[in-house]
Amino acid sequence: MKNLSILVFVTLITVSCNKTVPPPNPAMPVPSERQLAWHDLEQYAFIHFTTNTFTGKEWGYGDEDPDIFNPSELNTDQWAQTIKDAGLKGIMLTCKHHDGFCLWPSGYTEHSVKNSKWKDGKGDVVKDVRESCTKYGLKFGIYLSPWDRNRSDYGRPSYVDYYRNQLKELFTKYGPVFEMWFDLANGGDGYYGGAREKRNIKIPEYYDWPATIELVRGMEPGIVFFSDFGPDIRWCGNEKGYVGDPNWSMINNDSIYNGLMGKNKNRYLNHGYENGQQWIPAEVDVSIRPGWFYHPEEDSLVKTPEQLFDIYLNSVGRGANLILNIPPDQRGLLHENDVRSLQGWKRLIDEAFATNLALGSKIKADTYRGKSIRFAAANLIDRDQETYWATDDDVFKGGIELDFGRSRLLKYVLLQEYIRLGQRVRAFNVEAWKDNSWQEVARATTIGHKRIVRLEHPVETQKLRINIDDSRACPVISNVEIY
Ligand code: FUL
Repeated sequence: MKNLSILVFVTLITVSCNKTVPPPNPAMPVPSERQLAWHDLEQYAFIHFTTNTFTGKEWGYGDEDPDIFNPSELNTDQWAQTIKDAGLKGIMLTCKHHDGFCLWPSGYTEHSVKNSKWKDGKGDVVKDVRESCTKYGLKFGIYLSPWDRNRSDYGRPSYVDYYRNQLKELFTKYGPVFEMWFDLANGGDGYYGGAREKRNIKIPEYYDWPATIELVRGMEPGIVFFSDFGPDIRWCGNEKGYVGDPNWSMINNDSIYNGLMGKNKNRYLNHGYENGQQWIPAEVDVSIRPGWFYHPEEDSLVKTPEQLFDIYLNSVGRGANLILNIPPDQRGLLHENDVRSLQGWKRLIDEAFATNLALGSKIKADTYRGKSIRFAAANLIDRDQETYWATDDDVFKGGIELDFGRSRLLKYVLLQEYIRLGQRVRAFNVEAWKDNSWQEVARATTIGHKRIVRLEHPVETQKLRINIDDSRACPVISNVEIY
């Protein structure tokens, strides 16, 4: 009898240990593999460079003489080195801006570097940037403006063929390419081969984007496309350097595409939409200077390291990616002031996020999925992005507690959702153990790929709680860092 009860007991233990608790179902929509790879990049550089750099314009009219493009000391290694040192992961180059001037010797137009004074027409900026990216381990991205104020046939079907031929040229000669920018800006007027008139086209019918996207994906399957409304990455609705709070990585892109959003469009893009049917995360595009192109009179207006740090918190720190524009000057170099600001910014980031106090802490959660260690709080500090803390399906709230062993000064709380299973959290707060009670020190909304909360006042405490207050589905969090 005794033996039998031991056997039953052992069997019960074995069965309960082996009981596999299933992972949460995805909360749709979820990102594609190429979007996940994009999320991990977090930040990269934008380079605006063309005849505008020499004329002082922001939007060239299209009648510029190619000869004026003549950088005296162009050095794309200096760009790449500076960008790499700043912690940026790639370069998006304006291969052609709205003025139509091509930074590579395209076989389809005379309006390019091949007819400029620079290197007697033998130069190729796209090739140089591509090679510097490879040398410094940076990703390379292509901006090819659809609006072309130089082309005589802009507005007619043959221009769309021209645009696609140039894409073929770029993608076969200068790949691999991680992201492509479709900039939908269009002011109507232009040189247009001498016509000097206003040409309004019907966006999106004129460009027939689905066919163009298919063409490019055929050449570069892993690429993500940016435009105001996707298909892969959306605009954040402003050029000031912040995404909204909350920031959902989802939208309904048909409502924007069809113009249904009207004047609410920018706000919609800034926040995303909790009930959006497509995963289309935001990219925050902002320039280190007032303009997108270099203008000497803006040398004293370069954003400070502190301003860049705020931009970082309001973009990457809110689950978006940051594309920071650093325009080369007329020498073809990133200006000393810009380089200094970038170095200062990198120092601020390195200092703020130097020691992750969560790593040495004792961590526990007041609830976890099926009481299975597979979903326990320890996964939040195991440096493995593929493991996570999750609750049972019907539990939409939950607290995590960290004990640092002794009192520490805390300034930042960093959280990451396991977005492979969708974006879930709507609201959370942070409490510190002070004077024998829990006291709220911060309150925030969404998390997504990454959320960095700067505590309004740095707090001295031994214990911290993060309470998920509200979620679309059971919370699934992969990482917690405390600084
Ligand atoms: C806008 C353009 O019109 C600006 O010139 C710049 O390139 C910016 C990034 O996108 O739509």
